[in-house]
Amino acid sequence: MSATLQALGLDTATASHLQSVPAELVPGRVARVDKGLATVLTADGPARATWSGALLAEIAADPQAGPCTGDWVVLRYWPDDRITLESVLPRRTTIVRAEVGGSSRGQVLASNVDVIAIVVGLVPEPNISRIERFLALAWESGARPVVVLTKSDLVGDADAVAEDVAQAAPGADVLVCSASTGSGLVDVRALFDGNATLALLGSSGAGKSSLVNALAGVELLDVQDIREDGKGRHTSVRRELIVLPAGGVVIDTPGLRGIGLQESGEGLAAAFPDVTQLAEQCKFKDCSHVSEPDCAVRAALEDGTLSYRRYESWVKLQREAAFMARRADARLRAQANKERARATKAYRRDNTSRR
Ligand SMILES: Nc1nc2c(ncn2[C@@H]2O[C@H](COP(=O)(O)OP(=O)(O)O)[C@@H](O)[C@H]2O)c(=O)[nH]1
Ligand SMILES: [Mg+2]
Ligand SMILES: [Zn+2]
Repeated sequence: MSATLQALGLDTATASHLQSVPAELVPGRVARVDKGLATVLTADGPARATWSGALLAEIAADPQAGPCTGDWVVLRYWPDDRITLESVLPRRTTIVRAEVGGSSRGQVLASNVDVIAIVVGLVPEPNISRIERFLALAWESGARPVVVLTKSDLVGDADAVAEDVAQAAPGADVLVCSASTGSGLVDVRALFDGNATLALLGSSGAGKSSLVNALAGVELLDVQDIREDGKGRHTSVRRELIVLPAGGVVIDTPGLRGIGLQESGEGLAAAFPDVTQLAEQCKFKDCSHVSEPDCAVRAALEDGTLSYRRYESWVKLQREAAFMARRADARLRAQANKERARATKAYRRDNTSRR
């Protein structure tokens, strides 16, 4: 497989899928998608592709089949210079946003991500509940989450904060760095381990673009100017998938900002293994941890092994996941009703015509 595809983050599973692709099709990786048009990076440079008829039919049946940043795809070059995106190869991991207020089906924001870096500035003081929310989403994706605390040059006690954050992030590494001084960047670079793909998650102003620029060693992304009132100015993001000169791929999509939890709750359990384990020890399976006897969660709150802050964060996210699950159920029910109505109509039509 070509060295360029390796640089784009090619993994062995995708490489083997590509072996069975007809020779006239060109493989590539989606850098960004704008309304029916994808920018695809190939061994011969970037290409702009529209959807093939087959792909459009797939999307009609399942909107999540539509190409997203990070996808491995194959392109067809037509004699009249048109380029069509023929198909999307199987995704290893997906970051899905539950659409709040929109359709109940989640939107795939990015795919084939190995590591999700939750980027949090050390100034202002990190909001730990927000980090927990990001962690639940990250675990859900199948990618490995890490928390990257940046702007360490602005605080004196970065390591103490990192310890607090680590308490809220079981199973995830917590790194400390500064894009300004370069301190700690070695550890961030190690995340790419060859040509891994890393997605950045985090609030606006956290320091994501500055971090990418520091890793790249060049100004690839716009960094927010600070206005006189201290608020960041909104800057446009020109790129979404960035190939680092020293190896590794970074995905920084604006869509990753306003994220909601997906319905399964698996990510939540992975982000809160401590609370989940406690809840399993309660006497009653459906314990609400309020007034039941032999409640392991309340016991842990009382003896201080579980903090109230973390417990409340878990309760809140659980409520949210339960809401998403109910909404997904409602969607499935509505779909089943529609199918039943269609079948009934077809049955009546067939039986009337036979008479
Ligand atoms: N002192 C310091 N400032 C930083 C650092 N990283 C980012 N900033 C500043 O924080 C602001 C937001 O950074 P930016 O990279 O645009 O954040 P993004 O919205 O997450 O992409 C900008 O004013 C940066 O100059 C850092 O490591 N140290
Ligand atoms: Mg930015
Ligand atoms: Zn309980």
